[in-house]
Amino acid sequence: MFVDTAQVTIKAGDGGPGVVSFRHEKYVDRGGPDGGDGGKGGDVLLRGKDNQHTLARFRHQKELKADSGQSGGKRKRRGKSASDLIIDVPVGTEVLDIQTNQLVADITEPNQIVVVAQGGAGGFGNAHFTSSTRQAPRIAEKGVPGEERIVSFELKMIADVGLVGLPNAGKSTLLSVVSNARPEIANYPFTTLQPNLGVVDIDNQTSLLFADIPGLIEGASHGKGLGDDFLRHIERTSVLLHLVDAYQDDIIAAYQTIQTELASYKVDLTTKPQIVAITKIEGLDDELITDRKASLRQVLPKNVKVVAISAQAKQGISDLLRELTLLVDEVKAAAIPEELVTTADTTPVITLPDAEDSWQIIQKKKKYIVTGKKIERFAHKTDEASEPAVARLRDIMRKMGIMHELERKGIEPGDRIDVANIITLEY
Ligand SMILES: Nc1nc2c(ncn2[C@@H]2O[C@H](COP(=O)(O)OP(=O)(O)OP(=O)(O)O)[C@@H](O)[C@H]2O)c(=O)[nH]1
Ligand SMILES: [Mg+2]
Repeated sequence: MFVDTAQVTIKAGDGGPGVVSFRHEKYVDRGGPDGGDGGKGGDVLLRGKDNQHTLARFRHQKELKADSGQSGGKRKRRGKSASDLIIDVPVGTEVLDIQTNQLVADITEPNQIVVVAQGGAGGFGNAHFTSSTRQAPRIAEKGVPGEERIVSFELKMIADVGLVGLPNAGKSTLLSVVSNARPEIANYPFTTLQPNLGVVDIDNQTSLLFADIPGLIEGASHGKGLGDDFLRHIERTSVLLHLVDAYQDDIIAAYQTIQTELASYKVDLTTKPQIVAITKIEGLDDELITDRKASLRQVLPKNVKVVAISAQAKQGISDLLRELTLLVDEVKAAAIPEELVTTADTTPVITLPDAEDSWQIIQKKKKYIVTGKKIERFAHKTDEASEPAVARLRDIMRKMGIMHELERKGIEPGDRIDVANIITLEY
């Protein structure tokens, strides 16, 4: 079965904790602090692969988790950082954060690598905390947790050629004749329920990827038949191959029905370069075929080619493949990188990143909730059970001006300061 969506949990590795340790040397009474830092947690990365065409494996592999960094050691030994987790996904995979609905990654090239969750930094060991006033610090940081998110993968097959047409037009039969694919074929509508992909070898160097999708009927854009949702698989193909059964009573109406549905899809697919193939012609005489072609030409834009084929008798196939190769090459050569395309209604939206140091306070009676990127990072690093660590967090809050603002808001001894649900302190 062709699987084209999957939901997975992505978890980068946590940073390893720093440690509290003091030198023990034979002739030194009180050795200085020598606790090492924790190692960094592993990132989770996705890498594009062009020989993969399915997300099927993510039905079993629902969690992608990188290892955590190791804790620091004595003698300033730094904990080992965890290695990154690299996951291969098919080219054409889009990654959406389920909670924010934001695009996290769009894998469009082979070997393109995108970090989808960042490993946490390791905590500092106590060797970091010596100062003139603090000679024997008993303080070490915890590691920062690795990023975690639930994402959906959506594979948009980036085929070169998308096959469209009414049910029974002969789409799957053509695919089975020109490619390595073995789709189901039958003499009834809606044989194809899932998209099929096939690689069509043109010559030693060239191949075209074909996508065969279920047939469309009138009203598909309103959900009739199998609907038009699967058109997303051909949204990005270079060209469309529109198949029309030669035995249709009204060949023009058959053609136009499909065009109407392609136009009603969420992006107008009729703007995509197209070739029209009249199918099943092996039993027809030349005159009739010419006649069929001529009637279609009346409604086709000048630059749209019409060919006549029989997949069964393998007639007209090499002509068709030649025309398709030429057109695909042309489209690919003309393709402008997406970032250069701007239209009047795509006003760029610029989102300013959260200022690193900024913070907010929300007061709920005797409780003050403090949030902010930097302060939250420090909160994560603070071991609640360690008095010096908590004292340091208070110190940082003072330096960042948070304490001052709490006092201005009227905080009283005994009130609670909750840093983003990570740690709670008493004022
Ligand atoms: N005579 C003849 N019949 C053909 C030819 N190509 C396909 N057919 C027949 O047409 C019928 C439909 O073929 P399919 O390839 O399943 O059609 P489809 O367009 O994929 O149909 P859906 O998947 O239902 O949308 C089958 O019975 C095929 O054997 C051909 O070149 N000549
Ligand atoms: Mg089919």
